[in-house]
Amino acid sequence: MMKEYINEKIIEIENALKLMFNKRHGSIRDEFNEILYYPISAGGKRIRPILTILSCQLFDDDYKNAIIPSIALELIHTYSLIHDDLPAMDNDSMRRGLPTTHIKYGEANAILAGDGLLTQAFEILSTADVDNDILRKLLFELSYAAGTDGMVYGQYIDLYYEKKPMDFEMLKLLHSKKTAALIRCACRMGAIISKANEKDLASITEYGECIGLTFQIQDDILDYIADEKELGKTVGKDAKNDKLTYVKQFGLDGAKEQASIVTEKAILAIKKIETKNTDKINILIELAKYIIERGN
Ligand code: GRG
Repeated sequence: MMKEYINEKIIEIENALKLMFNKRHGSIRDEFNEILYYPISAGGKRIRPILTILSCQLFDDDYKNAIIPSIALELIHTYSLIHDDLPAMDNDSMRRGLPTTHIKYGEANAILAGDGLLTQAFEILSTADVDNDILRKLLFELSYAAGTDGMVYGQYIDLYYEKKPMDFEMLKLLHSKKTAALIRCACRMGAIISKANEKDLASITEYGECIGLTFQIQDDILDYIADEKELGKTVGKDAKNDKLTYVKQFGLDGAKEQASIVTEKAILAIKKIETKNTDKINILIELAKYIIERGN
C-alpha cells in the first residue's frame, strides 16, 4: 500500500517541481534556473513532501493545498544539501548520485543556488491556497524548523564539534535540530493545513520527532555499512573523522536496536491519532518502518 501511495505522490511532487523550474524567464536568468534545478532534478526520496501530504490527508482527503508547502520544504532541504556539501562545510563531491552543485557549477554558483532555493521556498509558500491564519502558522513552522533554532543551529553544532569531543546528550540535540527539525515540520505543516486539533498535532509532532531521529540513526548506520554507489554519496566519513554517531556510541547492533525502539515510539504516537482515515495511519506506520530498513 505504501509503495503505490508514494509512487503516486512522487509523480505529483516531481510535476509541481518541474512546472516551477520549467518557467522561462529569458536571458541569463534561464541559465541560473538550470543551476537551481540541477540538484532538485537529481532526485531524492522526497520523504519530507510526502510526509506533509500524508499528514494533511490524515484529517482531510483533499490535500491539493498541501502541495505548495510540501515543495517549499523540499526546496529548503535541497538548499541545505547544497550548502552542506560545500568545501567550507562537509566538502563532498557526490550527492543524489551526481556531482555536487559546486563541483558541477563552481562554488560561488552553488552558494547562490542554495540562497536562491531557500528564498524561493518562502516565495512559493506565500502563494499557498490556505487561509491567512494558516499561512502565518506555516511561515512560522518552516522558518523555525529551517533556521537558527532548527536546522541551521544543528549544522552549527555539527561544525562546532568537528574537532572537539561531543557527549551523547549533545548528539541527540544535534540530530533533533539538524535532521529531525525539517521532518517534524513536514508532519506539522500537513496537520496544520488540515486543521488538526492540538492533541492530534502533538501526536504527529512526536511521530515526526521520532522518525527524524531514526532517519539520522539509519544515516549513521548506512555511513558505516553502505555501498557508495547504492547510497549516491560518499560513505565512511564519520569513522574517518572520528565523529560520535549512534554506531560509535552503541555499536552496529546497538544502533539498530535504538532505531527499533524509537520507531516503536513513533508508531505508538501515530496510533493515538483519532481519524477515520486509518489507511493513512497505516502508511505512516509503514513509512516509519521503511526509514530504518532503507538502503539509501
Ligand atoms: C547547510 C544549513 C545547512 C544545513 C545542512 C541537511 C544537512 C544540514 C546536512 C546534510 C548531512 C546529513 C547527512 C544530514 C542528515 C540526514 C539527511 C538530512 C540526509 C539527507 O536526506 P535524504 O536522505 O536525502 O532525505 P534525499 O537526497 O533522499 O532527499
